Amino acid sequence: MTAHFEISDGFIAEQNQDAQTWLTEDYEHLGKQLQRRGVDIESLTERAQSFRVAVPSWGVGTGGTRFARFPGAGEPRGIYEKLADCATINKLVRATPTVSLHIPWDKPADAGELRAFAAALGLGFDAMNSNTFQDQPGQPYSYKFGSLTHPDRAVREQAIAHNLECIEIGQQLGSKAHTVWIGDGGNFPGQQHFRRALERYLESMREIYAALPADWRVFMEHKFYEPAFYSTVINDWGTSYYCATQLGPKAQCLVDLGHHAPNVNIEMIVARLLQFGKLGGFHFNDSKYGDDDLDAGSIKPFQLFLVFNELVDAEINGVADFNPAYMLDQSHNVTDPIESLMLSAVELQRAYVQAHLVDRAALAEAQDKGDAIGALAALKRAFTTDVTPIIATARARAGGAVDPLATYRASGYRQYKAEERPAAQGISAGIV
Ligand SMILES: [Mn+2]
Repeated sequence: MTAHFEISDGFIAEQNQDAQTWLTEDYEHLGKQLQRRGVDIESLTERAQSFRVAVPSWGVGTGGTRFARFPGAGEPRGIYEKLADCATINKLVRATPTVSLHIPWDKPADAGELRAFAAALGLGFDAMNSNTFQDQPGQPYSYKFGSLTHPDRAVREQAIAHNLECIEIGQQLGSKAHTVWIGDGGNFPGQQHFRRALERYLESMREIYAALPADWRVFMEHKFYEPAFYSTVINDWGTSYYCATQLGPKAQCLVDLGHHAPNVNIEMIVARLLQFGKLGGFHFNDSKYGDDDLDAGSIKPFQLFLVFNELVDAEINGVADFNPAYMLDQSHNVTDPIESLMLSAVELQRAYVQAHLVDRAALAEAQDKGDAIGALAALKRAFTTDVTPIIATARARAGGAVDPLATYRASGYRQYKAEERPAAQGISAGIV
């Protein structure tokens, strides 16, 4: 195959022409509404244009559950095709110019070449992701009973070496952060000595931390259960925070929205980590029951807004070292991954813009007066404002699509890819 189908700028412009009539009308109307509230719509559009979230390399392939995976036609068969899909997403939404790479699923044969290929597509690399939660062909030791916390030093050393390799590859790709999530834990009471396992984690992480370049950060991702169903070593934000403080300033906590017990107040965890200077970043997704990895904003959009409310509040108030990395981490089992990732990026952007709409003076006054309803009303007023015209305008001004989903579908991209990419065996899309 020599020619690969791409959605051209001309096609996007053509599609935008049809949508421009309603967009101009709606943008003007919303601008007038916001003006009455003392808000300048243009400044919000600028905010929307500044929003960025990284796409996970594993997210553009069809995901699955532990029961099955149902591959879609035309899905990418390797990292180069995955990057092509990531570039397509960014071309339409103009908010996802970076990719978070998973090693070894998407380990490049030549990192320099991959970096150049990505750059030609307008893409860069966000945080690296290691994998010591499954065994790779030919590796000497198994992670069945743990990796960075395994009782056997040889297994720990193998897991540490893998993380160091991820950092090395990341340096060649221009990444500036490394994310560590381990599945280590126990399935039965008594299986693991809780304190010793955590000591071993810190000992291993110190070696990984020591290998970080000066301008890098390491993110520790916690998750309260699965694959370990009784106890998990890095199970909650408190444990993650303790480890981050033990390791040093380059170690921070990563919040995956699906990695909490049901009904946990995630926005409050976000506020705590912000206050303690340890909020490294996010894996955005949504969930109904557990680590469902559903599309961001699909189940609990108000929670997503409340998370961004904390982030924007910290940004506006100049909280020290505010620099969270935003990444999507989802499993697209029944949707076209490109459609899911585009709409998820848009949902994050929506929550971000809505959070900027919160009247913070009114909110603070209500808080000081003990006016619970007034405080809630200030938040709801922002959350119930339809900011679609703002986000659509932001995209269009950056050369993206007014309606990314409609434009994507009209382009026939997936059908072209189905022909270009006959199905291959063993696609490494995540069942994670
Ligand atoms: Mn995650």
